[in-house]
Amino acid sequence: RLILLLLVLLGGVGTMPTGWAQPALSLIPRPVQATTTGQVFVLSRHTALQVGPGLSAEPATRFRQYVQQMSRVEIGLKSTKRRTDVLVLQLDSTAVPQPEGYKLTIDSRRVTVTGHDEAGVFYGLQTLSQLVPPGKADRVALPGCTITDYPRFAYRGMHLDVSRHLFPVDTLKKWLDVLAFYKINTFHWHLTDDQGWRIEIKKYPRLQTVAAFRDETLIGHKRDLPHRFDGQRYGGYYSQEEVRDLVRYAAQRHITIIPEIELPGHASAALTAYPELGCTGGPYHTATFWGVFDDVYCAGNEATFAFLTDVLDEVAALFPGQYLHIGGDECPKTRWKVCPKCQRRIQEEHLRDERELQSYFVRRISRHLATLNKRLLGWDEILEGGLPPAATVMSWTGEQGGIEAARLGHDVVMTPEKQVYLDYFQTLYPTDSLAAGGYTPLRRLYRYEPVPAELTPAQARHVRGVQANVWTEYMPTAGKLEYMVFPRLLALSEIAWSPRAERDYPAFLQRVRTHDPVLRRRGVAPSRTYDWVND
Ligand code: TNX
Repeated sequence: RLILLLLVLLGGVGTMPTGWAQPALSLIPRPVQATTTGQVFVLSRHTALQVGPGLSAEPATRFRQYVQQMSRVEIGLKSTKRRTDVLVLQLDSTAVPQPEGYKLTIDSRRVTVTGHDEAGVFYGLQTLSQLVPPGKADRVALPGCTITDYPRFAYRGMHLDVSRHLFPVDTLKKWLDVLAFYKINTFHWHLTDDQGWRIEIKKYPRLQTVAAFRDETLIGHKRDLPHRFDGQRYGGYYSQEEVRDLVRYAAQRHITIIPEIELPGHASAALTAYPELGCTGGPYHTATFWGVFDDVYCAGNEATFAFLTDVLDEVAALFPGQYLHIGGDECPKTRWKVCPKCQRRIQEEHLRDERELQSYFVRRISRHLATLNKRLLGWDEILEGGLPPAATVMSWTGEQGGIEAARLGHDVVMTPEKQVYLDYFQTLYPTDSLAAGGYTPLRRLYRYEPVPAELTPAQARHVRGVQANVWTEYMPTAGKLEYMVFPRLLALSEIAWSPRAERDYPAFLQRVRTHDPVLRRRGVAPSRTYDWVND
């Protein structure tokens, strides 16, 4: 008996050595409501994790791994006599009425995460994870608190272009882990573009053997970039098996992956593999430099639609989410203007001009998506010449496209380049690493308000959320990608999740600093450009 008692005391269950200050809450995104109580819960091997009915044990197991990775503490999975301190996960949709919402309470003996749904429990665990400081300890002190939290927007997105540069599946998995940590729930995967086709399509093998690789005959072109002068074969693609694996991995983290298949423009890679899909018949070249290219899918050619519907069939089968993104941006009409087939199509369909031909193109694709039970998502240029019904618009050239679409009663996702492009410079230093031409420092992202003031409340409800985009022209490595994306992603997280009224940049920046070592422990190297003086 005495020995048992001693063991319990030595185990330090529920008590903290005096002098341990209560750690502060340094959460990103900032929760809707949080109060600290002054109590402390000690997370140790004596803590027992209890998973309530209706919940899978997997998130709990992953939380346990996370704690181990951050500290050294191995929390227990079962209650025992010695494990009287518990961490309880439970579902209760009435206690937290908002989807994806949760309540987190921490007192000296008990941590409770109550989720509206599984996503809510998951997000409660992400918040709890953020309370675990990086270090090496046998015990971790969690601050006593009561948190009520739920998202402002249902769509909280992050985009990544894997055409201009390609990243290994493991890098993408690490990336998804971090997105989830910041409560981002959508990953927009830009899979095709002029510089490479990155998804396996079984029916069209030349997409793998030809379109997936840059055309070496172009290397040395005057607009090519220095790092591409190495004359090496650059390219690759994700197999359908890898895609399925990634989709599953994302789903476990409550992230939906939206694939993007670009049309009618940004199609050089596909045309190189299948030149009969272009207006001139080629030859075409998978690009080795950046920009907008005149050769696009021929809108007068039935083969184009047969190809694209086949491709979309395979893609739709791989991604369970409701949306397919069909691009639609930056499609020059140069070829269509002089292509006899396109001109004939314009006449036959009683269209006015090439802009309406683009609209016809997108409408045909949208009808096909409807047969697959998918919703169409496209860049704001799909407004040109008339939007197909039920299309959702991603407003990137500014906010105007989003405003217009919302007024027409369409859903929109706001991604205006001047505010949320993560390929743009984050500093004005001439010595900063090369980036695309714009300037979106951390504070500009943080101050971006996704709901345009011009909208009425009813129109504003069409703003489903906000997304940041990462185009990888100037990001040949995962390291460069991380430098550009972090910590700006943390600002996106907060504008997508937290209540608008709570924005406070200096306070946010303080929290960002505390997240720097956390990210580094996770193998992500954020930039610290926010500390560069006079920028
Ligand atoms: C415009 S944003 C593009 C991309 C480029 C990006 C560079 C969008 C829909 N299209 O093709 O990579 O600018 O910032």
